[in-house]
Amino acid sequence: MAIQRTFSIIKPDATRRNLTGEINAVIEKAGLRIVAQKRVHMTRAQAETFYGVHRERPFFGELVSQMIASPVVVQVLEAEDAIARYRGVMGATNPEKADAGTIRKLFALNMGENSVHGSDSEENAAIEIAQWFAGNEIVG
Ligand code: 3AN
Repeated sequence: MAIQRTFSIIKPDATRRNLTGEINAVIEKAGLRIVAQKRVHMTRAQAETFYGVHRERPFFGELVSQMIASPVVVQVLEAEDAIARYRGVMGATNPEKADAGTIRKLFALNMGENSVHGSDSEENAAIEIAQWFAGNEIVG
């Protein structure tokens, strides 16, 4: 597997509880390198664009409201097989079903407020990274 990049968000439920450092420690221990990172407060328009694929889902309005309620930390993570590796580190969407030691098992509150986002494909990783970072902000 080649070196890959994935896009990550430390979500409002986590930044509000001051968990950025603890989550970054789990990320780094899993062998993922944080090659770009910034704290932003998403606008409604940015959150709706970001979660556009979920626009028709019943939880869309709540998801957008949660994403803009407090600042987030957006990141680019780099590793061999980074997309699958980070999905593994995050754990299942529902924290009750997440494996021990995963970020969501450790920190998530519920299905919506589940502490982190990670890209689910190479195509989406490229789109998501481009929404938040200029090329010269990513330093591998
Ligand atoms: P994941 O983040 O695990 O890839 P997705 O892409 O299915 O999960 O969903 C995106 C986000 O939408 C989740 N991280 C979660 O915050 C929210 N979400 C997904 N399913 C539900 C649900 N049934 N109820 C409330 N929020 C949900």
